[in-house]
Amino acid sequence: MADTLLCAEPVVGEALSDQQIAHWRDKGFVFVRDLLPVALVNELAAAAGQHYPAPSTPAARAYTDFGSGGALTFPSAVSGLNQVSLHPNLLQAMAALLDVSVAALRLSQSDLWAKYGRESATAASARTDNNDQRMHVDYPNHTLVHPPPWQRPEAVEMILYLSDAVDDAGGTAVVPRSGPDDPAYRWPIVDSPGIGELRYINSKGPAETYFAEQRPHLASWRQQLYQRERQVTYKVGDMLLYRHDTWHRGTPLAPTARRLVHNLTYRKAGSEWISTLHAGWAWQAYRDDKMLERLVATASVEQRCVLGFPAPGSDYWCAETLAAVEARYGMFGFDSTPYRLG
Ligand SMILES: O=C(O)CCC(=O)C(=O)O
Ligand SMILES: [Fe+2]
Repeated sequence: MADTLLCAEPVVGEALSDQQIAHWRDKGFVFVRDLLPVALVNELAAAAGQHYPAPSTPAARAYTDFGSGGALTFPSAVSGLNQVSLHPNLLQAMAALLDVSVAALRLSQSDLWAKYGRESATAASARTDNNDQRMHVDYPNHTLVHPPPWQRPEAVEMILYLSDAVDDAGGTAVVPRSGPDDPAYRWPIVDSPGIGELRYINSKGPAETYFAEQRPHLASWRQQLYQRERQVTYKVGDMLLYRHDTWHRGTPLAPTARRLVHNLTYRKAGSEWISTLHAGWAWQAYRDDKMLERLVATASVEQRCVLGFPAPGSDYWCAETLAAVEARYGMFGFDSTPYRLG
């Protein structure tokens, strides 16, 4: 395994280099660090560490599936989670990868969760068990359609690691794409448990046994995906940027480890077939702390766009809506000037 491990490459000057952008576009991923301020990452890692049970405790054993179950999603009472989701450096990087403006991005996933190592690989329910994942692509439960041809990506997915790897284990494994004729990326991308009529099985062993029964002629084709996988070894603040059509999987952690990660996805504004994976942002209104209202009022125009708030120049804006939106948010610092100029 050691010779296949990938380490994060530094980002210089808070922006992805042309080479890093090209790596994401050609290979389907780039693994970087230093894009976000260290203090913000550490603040979020500490808050997440408080939220999730310590490893090797009975409470930790309940965590055998993906995600926070809504407990730590955007917008959150954990302000670091919101700040990371809308951080200008991050938005700029996403826009560069998709070759659009920041205002043309939409946030569609922001979920911070914990994965725990365990002594035995055997799972309570092999079907959904997340310990040693089958090789997969993420599009089936993110979009209603299929990603477009490779040169027209519509979304960037990201895993921000908020723990250091223990014994180099537990990093996400990816299959780097090697050009337009790469057999691993044969078109369409449908040869995986969960797609079409194939049942969804998360865990590698049972998933591949099932796949080999259903598609015996493709079983060895799937094995080559595992043979070609490269696994990241991660430190706090490292981030894996990948795509809905990148082959990848989660791998088992060291038995006593707890891995905290923040998964985010940004899509192009026009790609409405990509679902937002959480309750609507507005669903967090009405809280006594007015967290959502303050967030909207103090965000930049670009950050608001990423949440779907009408841009300057939108048909939405007229004298009446300007006055009404000010009446809702003005006391929290909302300034309607940019929308008047549009
Ligand atoms: O946990 C990981 O490293 C990857 C998770 C993943 O790919 C997924 O659940 O879709
Ligand atoms: Fe995935």
